[in-house]
Amino acid sequence: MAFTVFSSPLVLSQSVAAAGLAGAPAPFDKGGVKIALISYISAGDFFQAYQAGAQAQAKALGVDLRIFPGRQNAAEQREQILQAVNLGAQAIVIDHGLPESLSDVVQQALDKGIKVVAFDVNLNNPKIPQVEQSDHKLAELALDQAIKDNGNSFKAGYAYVAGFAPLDRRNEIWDKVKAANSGIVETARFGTVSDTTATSTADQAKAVFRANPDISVVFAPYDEFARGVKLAAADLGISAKLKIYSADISTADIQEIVEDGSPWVATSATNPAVVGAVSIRAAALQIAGETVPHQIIVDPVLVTQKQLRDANVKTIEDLAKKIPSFSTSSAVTASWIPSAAF
Ligand code: SR1
Repeated sequence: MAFTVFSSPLVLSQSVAAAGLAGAPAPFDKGGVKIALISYISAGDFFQAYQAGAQAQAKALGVDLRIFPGRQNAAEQREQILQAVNLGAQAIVIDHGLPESLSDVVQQALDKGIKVVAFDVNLNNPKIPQVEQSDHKLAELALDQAIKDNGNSFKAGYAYVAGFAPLDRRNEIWDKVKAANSGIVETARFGTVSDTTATSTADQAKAVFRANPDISVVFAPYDEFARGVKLAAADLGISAKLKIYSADISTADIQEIVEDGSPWVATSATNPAVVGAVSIRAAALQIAGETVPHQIIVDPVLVTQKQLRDANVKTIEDLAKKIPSFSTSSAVTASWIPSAAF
C-alpha cells in the first residue's frame, strides 16, 4: 500500500496496488481500496497527528490513502474533493472546512456512490457520519478545572474564531458557564485561525493584556491559541499572574505546559491519532457496506500541569502509558479491522 501526500492538488498519485486483507469483506479482501483524506488545516500538531493516525489505520487495512493538504483555502478544498472523485477514491474523509463551500461538491461525490465521512465539519447530511471529539465535554472538563482553580469570579480572556464546528460547540459551553456564573466576566475575545495561528493569536493577546491588565484566566480551547497566549504572556512578563485552560495535546504542548513558570495549567484532549484512525475506520466500514452511526464520538480526558509534572510525563507516548484509554477507541470497529500502530 502507499500513502500519497499531495503537495498540490494538481500532482497525481503514484500509488502501488495494495494487497488484500485476509478474512475481510469485499473489497478489502482483494486490496486496492482508495480513500482520500482532504483537510482544511494541516499546520499544527493536532492536524499532523490526526493525519499520522489516519495513515496508520490505512496501512493496517491495506488501504491506499491519498492525503490532500489543507491550506485554509475553501476553493482549494472544493477542488481537491473533485480531484479525489476523479482519482477513483471509494471514500473521502473531510477534515474540517466551511460547510457552505462544500455541500454541492460533497453531493456530487455521494451521487457517484462515494462514501463520505466528516470530521469537525457539519455537513448536515444523514448519509455522512460525523466524527467529533465531544467538544462539549472538552470544554466542560477545561472550564470545570478553571473554576476549581480560580473560583467562579474572575476576569477572563477568551480565544475563539466562529465558523469552525469544534470551536462553535466549545463556545456553547463557554456561554453556559458564563450564564451560570455571573462572576465570570469575558473581558476580551480574540483569536485567529491561519497558517500562523499561534503567532497571530499572540499578537492579539498582547494587545488584549495591555488593555486589560485584570485578566487572570484565559480560556483558549485550541492548542495553537494556548501557545499564542502563553507566548504573549511571556513577552509581557505576566506569566505568573495568568492561568491558561486549553484543548488538545501534543509532545510539544506537554513541554510548554510543564516548563518552569508556565501559565498553561490544564488542557482537555483526545489523542488526535486515534481520531484520525477512527475517521478511516468509519470510511472503511461504509465501503464494506456496514452500518456506521451518524455521530461518532471520541471522548477526551483532562490533563493538568500538576499531573504531568508529578508523573514526569514528557511526551504523548509517556501520557499514553499513564492513561491507556488515551491510545484507543472502540468507536466504529469490526473484527476484520486490524488495530493501527501509532
Ligand atoms: C480551528 S479548529 C481547531 C480544533 O480542531 C480540532 O477539533 C482540534 O481539537 C482543534 O482544537
